[in-house]
Amino acid sequence: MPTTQEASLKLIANLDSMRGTDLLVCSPIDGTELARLRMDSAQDIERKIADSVSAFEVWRDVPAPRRGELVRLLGEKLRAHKEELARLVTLECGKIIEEGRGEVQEMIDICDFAVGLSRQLYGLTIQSERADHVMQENWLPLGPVGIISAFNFPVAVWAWNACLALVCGDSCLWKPSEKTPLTALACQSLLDEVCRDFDEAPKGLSQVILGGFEQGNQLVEDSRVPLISATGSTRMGRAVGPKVAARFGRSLLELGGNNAIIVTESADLDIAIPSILFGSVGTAGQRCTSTRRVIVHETLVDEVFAKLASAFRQIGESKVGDPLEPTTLVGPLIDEQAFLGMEHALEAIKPDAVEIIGGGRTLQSQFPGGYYVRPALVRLNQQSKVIHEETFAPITYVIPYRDLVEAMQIHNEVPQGLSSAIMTTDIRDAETFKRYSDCGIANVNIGTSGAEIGGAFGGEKETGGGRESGSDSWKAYMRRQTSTTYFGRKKPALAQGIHFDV
Ligand code: UN1
Repeated sequence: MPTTQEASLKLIANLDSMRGTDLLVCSPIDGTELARLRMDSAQDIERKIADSVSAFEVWRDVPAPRRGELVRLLGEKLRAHKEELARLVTLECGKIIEEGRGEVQEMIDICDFAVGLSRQLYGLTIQSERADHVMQENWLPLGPVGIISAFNFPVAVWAWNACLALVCGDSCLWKPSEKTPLTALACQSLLDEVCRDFDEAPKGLSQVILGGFEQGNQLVEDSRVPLISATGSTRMGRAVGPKVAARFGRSLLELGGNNAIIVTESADLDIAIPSILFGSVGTAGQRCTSTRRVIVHETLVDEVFAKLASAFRQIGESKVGDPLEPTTLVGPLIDEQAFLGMEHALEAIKPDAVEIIGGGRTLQSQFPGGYYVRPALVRLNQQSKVIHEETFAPITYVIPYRDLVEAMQIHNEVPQGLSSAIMTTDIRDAETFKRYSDCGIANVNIGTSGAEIGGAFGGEKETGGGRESGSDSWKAYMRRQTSTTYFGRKKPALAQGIHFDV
């Protein structure tokens, strides 16, 4: 581990200048200290926001394809340092190295997407009702964008936001989770290197703010930051949303999920089971897209539960462990609090549970400072209120249903609306599901997690309504302007045929 740690921390060019006492960063792998950092003071943040405003004023006038070139170079940097950054992701947030690499790949993918986008920030021409008038819709840079990210995707979610914001002509201020500041500093160093050789990039184009709630709150409340893009719990979103709205700012919220997979009578279980497994136990159940609920047709529920139970047992016995080991499938939870949350959820469901497989802490003697758990599979006869809440841990509830109407009702009953999936070979069931799923993501024969960057990512209801990453999500990072031009020589006509003759 020391070699990995050293090589990965080398990515942070000026780490020594950021050392301090108030932010202790530990690896969830074994609890060892990775660094002690200094949190930003209110004055530091004030200065960073002012610098961000100045940077925006320069960057907005750089042609968008040139802005894209900067992002292209960032993508090249990420390709060159993929392995070290992936290892740092694993060290700091505990996801298995294969997923750490996947996360950096997701950054590279969004860089490529944003480069293409930098030549396609298309507006509209609109037909005017008046002669010799031209109507347009123009998209203009917005301003400094505040990015608040969570520990579980410590780098990819920043890249979704920053790459789009940068090609859109915005500057960025990033407040990463206080649990994963090192990966943020590493990304910042890589971007700094690219900016250093890029004449048009102003100082302060992208900056990191280190700290917790207080530091994030200062960003949220500052009206010089027109967009706050925040990823995290619904509780966090409930605090952020109204504060940004109160100052007429724009927020892009990507909050909790409570994602389900429906397994119909016609499902191909060779496709369904692996998808459920990855969605449930992948990233130790710490994705906002993780599969929490499996809603199975009553004729298949015994078979599906038995197959999942056997896989969960096997994973719990031999596949939980050091996330840097290539054979490990489930790394540690982020911290003790996450472990206690899992214990609490399993305790709360006990009275309703028909059967519980797995659960509980493991590998305590090998890693006394790490919180490793056996993934838990819980069989229920019906959905209970207890599972309306998201628990950020590998717990999967299996619930039977009789017909698709009932399945959809169970599916949509929870307050969150991020990701959903149906496993079926019946096109009618698939299309019905897509029409009635109340989530932002609705997949067929694909699990709930692991979305590609090309689609808009986000969800409805308590998930917050935001859309990030692909499709036309870039529009959140720009302001829309409607412009009407009259190029005639006669007295100008008024819209709606109004006469106003003096
Ligand atoms: C998150 O958990 O916040 O779709 C993001 C997925 C990943 C992103 C997850 N591409 O699972």
